[in-house]
Amino acid sequence: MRISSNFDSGNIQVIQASEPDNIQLRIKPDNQSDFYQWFHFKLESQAFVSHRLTIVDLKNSAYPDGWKNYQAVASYNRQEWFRVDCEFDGEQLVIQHTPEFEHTYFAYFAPYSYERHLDLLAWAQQAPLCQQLCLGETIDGRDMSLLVIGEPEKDKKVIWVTARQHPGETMAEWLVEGLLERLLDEDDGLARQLLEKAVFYVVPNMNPDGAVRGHLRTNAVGANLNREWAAPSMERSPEVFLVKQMMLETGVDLFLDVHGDEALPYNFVAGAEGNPDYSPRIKQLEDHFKQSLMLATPEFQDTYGYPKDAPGQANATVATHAVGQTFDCLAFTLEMPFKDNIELPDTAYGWSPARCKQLGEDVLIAMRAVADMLR
Ligand code: GEM
Ligand code: ZN
Repeated sequence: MRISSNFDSGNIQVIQASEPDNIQLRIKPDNQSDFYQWFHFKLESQAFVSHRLTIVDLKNSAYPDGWKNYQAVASYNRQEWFRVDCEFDGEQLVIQHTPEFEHTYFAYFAPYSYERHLDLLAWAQQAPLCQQLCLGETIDGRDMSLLVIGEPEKDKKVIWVTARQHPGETMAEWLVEGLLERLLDEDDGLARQLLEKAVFYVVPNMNPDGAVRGHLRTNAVGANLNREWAAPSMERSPEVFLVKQMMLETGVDLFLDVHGDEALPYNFVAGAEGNPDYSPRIKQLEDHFKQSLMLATPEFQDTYGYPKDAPGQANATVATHAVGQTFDCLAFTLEMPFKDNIELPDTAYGWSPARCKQLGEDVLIAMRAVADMLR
């Protein structure tokens, strides 16, 4: 029997793996950081034998509540990621599984590989209306890639979408894949009308280094990018520095920063109500966007989410707050669950890449609903 993780986004530490019914594992923290929660590893063992895999020390993980009623995902073919039986006792997560094949992958959520990321960029740039730009390099020397969709024109609105500031939140890049597939579909009337009204700037992966390294939350040097927007630097957070620099060139009328949430079993958004210059205009835009998205899909709701920030109390280092304040624009953090949408549960797959992609398509409906109101 053998446990391995030396691959794209792999993360596990083996404590012991000699008996199928007593495999002991630990998650490695993000580099130069205390955050840990993302895991991704392969079990090589006998098929049709019951295995008990225990991930220990989760009391001090980034989001301990994320393990309550959580089910890990597993895959034999690295395409289909199904949920497996798990129990959490407050300290340890026990995965109980009888593999059907000798090699089984386990992960915190369906991985989105760096190769798939490069394939997405390469596929998108072939669309007539899409241009791929490299804004600069990350700390590990990877491209900070931006997709520009539509022809920038004076009267067009400017819509920015960023995803995976937190690299373990792979659902964010799955959503962007679905959003791009619809936006670049030349036979889709909504996409065509939206691109007459707006130009899109899309960053499918804000944190490629953290993604490959198997991090939950930080970049290569331990920076939580969603706390770097007040004063980014090329030394610590080039990913944010380069994107913010480009935003200052293009302006922003609508900003969507896509994330995943470890504990809340819902899709929801967090706005900029705590910003110093938050206004009735922005609130009206927020409400219209949310109402439109709730009409577009029952997967989205506005009852459960993060506590509202008190007036003037927004954390200015957070992307949504910094961009909303700087550009006086509609700005949302969009959250999807690592677990499932408890209002529409899928016992086999939970929240999944397919549902992420569908939500990415549905988000365009809400964007169209507010496009003419953005300024
Ligand atoms: C969250 S967003 C920050 C909190 N925002 C509000 N409005 N309470 C983060 O960065 O901690 C997003 C995430 O991590 O998924
Ligand atoms: Zn996040």
